[in-house]
Amino acid sequence: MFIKTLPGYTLAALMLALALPASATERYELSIRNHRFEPASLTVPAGVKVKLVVKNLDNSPEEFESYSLHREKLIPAGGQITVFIGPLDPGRYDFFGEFHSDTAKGQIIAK
Ligand SMILES: [Cu+2]
Repeated sequence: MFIKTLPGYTLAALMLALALPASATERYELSIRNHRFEPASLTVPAGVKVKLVVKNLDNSPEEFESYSLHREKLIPAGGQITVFIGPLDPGRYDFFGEFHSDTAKGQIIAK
């Protein structure tokens, strides 16, 4: 019913807007091995949305956490998660593994 009331060009613009974010998102990957992030420092472009895949190669769960990125997500042992971040202002964004915060530390640099 909502769709029927939309003129054709509005519908086309809406479909384009829905299709764009996925194709415009850049994908980056982090691994956790021996309770450390690899790489510990990841550089991403500022001003765009970024898809971050975090793979936990350890046989214990970890939690990806970042105060500056406002993200907190559990990663099962041997599992992976996807978090979308940004668009970020240029700068440094620290993250850590909450269950092994003494060793699992890293940063995202947005340039
Ligand atoms: Cu937490």
